[in-house]
Parts: sequence; structure tokens; C-alpha cells
Amino acid sequence: MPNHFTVHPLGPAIGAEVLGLNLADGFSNETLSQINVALVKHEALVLHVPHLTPSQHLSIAQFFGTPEVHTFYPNLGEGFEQLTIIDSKLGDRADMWHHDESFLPSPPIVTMTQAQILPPCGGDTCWISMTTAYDALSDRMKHYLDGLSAWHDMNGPMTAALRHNAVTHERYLQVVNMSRRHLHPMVRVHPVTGRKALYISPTYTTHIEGLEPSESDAILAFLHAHCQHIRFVYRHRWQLGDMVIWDNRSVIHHAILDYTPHQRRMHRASVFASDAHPA
Ligand SMILES: O=C(O)CCC(=O)C(=O)O
Repeated sequence: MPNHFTVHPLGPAIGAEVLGLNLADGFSNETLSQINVALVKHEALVLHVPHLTPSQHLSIAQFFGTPEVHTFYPNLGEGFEQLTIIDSKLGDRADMWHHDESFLPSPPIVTMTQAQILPPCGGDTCWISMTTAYDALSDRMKHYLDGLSAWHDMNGPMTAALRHNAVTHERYLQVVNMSRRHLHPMVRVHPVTGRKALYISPTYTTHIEGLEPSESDAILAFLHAHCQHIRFVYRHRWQLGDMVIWDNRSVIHHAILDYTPHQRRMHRASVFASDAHPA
């Protein structure tokens, strides 16, 4: 049975919410296909699903691709290893602009995160439409970026976390010894829409291949500032049970850390490309 819901845009560049979704009807492939159409169009999609079970969370993830066991966050355990926990009580947070795990050769294409425990206020998450940010560049800048690639490295944020006492030295060494980094084109073409998106972030992108360090720093600083313009951003104020699904091929995100000493706990799944949903 198809689920009858409506999709209400939350901003002209990025963001929409799904209204009237009836979880009791489950998630048929037809429903998920319609959600995917909305996701690809709006890039970040809010679902109000307070009664979603971990099994349903996993089924949604499986529709979008191959769920991963996350590189460094803990998970829900046996049978639900692909459901990651980001809990401020465990010292975990994501207060940095990033694509999920862009230091991998084939990073996750879609992520779906649900709010489990929220602070009394704050703890919003923001997404940037990297397609709209790309579109807004001049033709000359687009031409300049064409063919350039940049390195994405996991070590930068780990070093920052160590400096802020957010990780133990042992955890830092564990992660750094994995030596995860990859060279990606700075502009990627979305496999479904054909839209071009900037593929850089201040968190993981260290430098542009082939440029002098000072040139690379200057170009990246300009591009990061450009992307962070408020008109490309959707900011979500979470309600318990909200799930946001986003398209890592076309957005970066940042979870605001403004709620200390309160607890904030999210459950999330991210998926790798499959034949049905290419990278
Ligand atoms: O905590 C959030 O709102 C976002 C967390 C995050 O960065 C992620 O799930 O990849």
C-alpha cells in the first residue's frame, strides 16, 4: 500500500519536510522511492517519525544503499551494528562542517539521523547545499575548478579533538594509525540530477593537489566562506523522533555544540552506493 504524504519545502535552496507519513503502514519500496525523489530534489529531508523502531531505521537505510558500520562512532550492538550512536555523554559530537567520511575512496551517499535525546534547547543541525553554492560561482571560477582535485584526510579533526581533550590519546592514535585519506575531484556531478556540487569541507579537505600551499589555502578559504553564506543553509531545530535524511553527494552538515552540560543523543545510519543508488 503506498503511503500518502506531502512534501513541504523548507527553503528555496535546500530542505523539505515530509508530512502525513503513516508509519503504521510501514515503508513500502514505492513510499521509499517517493522519499528518494524528494531527497534528491531537496537534498535534506525531515521526517517526523517518533515511533520509528531500530529495525525500521535499518530497513530505510537498506533501501538507500549498503549500510556501513561506522569508522569511529559506537553502535547499537548485535544485529544493529549499522546504527551508529552519537551521544554527547560519550564525548561524541559533530560540530564541524563535513561530508560524511569523505576521506574514504567511496564515501557514504546518504545518511539518516534520528533525535533520541535532546537538550532543553539548542543542538540544531545545519546543512549547506553544495550544488546551489556551486551554481552561484562565476563562470570563470567554475572553469578554474574544473579538473582540480583535493585531499580529504581524517587526521585533521582527530588532532583538533585531541587538542580540545575530546578524545583520549589512545583513541587518537588508533584513528590516526588507520591513515585514512583520499583525493577527490573538487566538483562532483550528481549521478541522478546531473547537477554539479562542490566537494570540499573545512574539516576533511587539507589541500588542493598541484597548487602551492599558500595558493591552496587561499582558494579553499574563499570557497569555504562562499559555501557558508546563509542563503545556502538549512538549519533544523530538532523535535524528539525527527529523522533527517541527507544526500552526502550534494550537502555538507554541522551539528551546533551549544547545549553543554545537557545530553544530546542521535542514532544514525549511513549507506554506501549500490547499483540502485550510484555514488
Ligand atoms: O548530530 C547531528 O545532528 C549530525 C551528526 C552527524 O554529523 C552525522 O550523523 O553524520
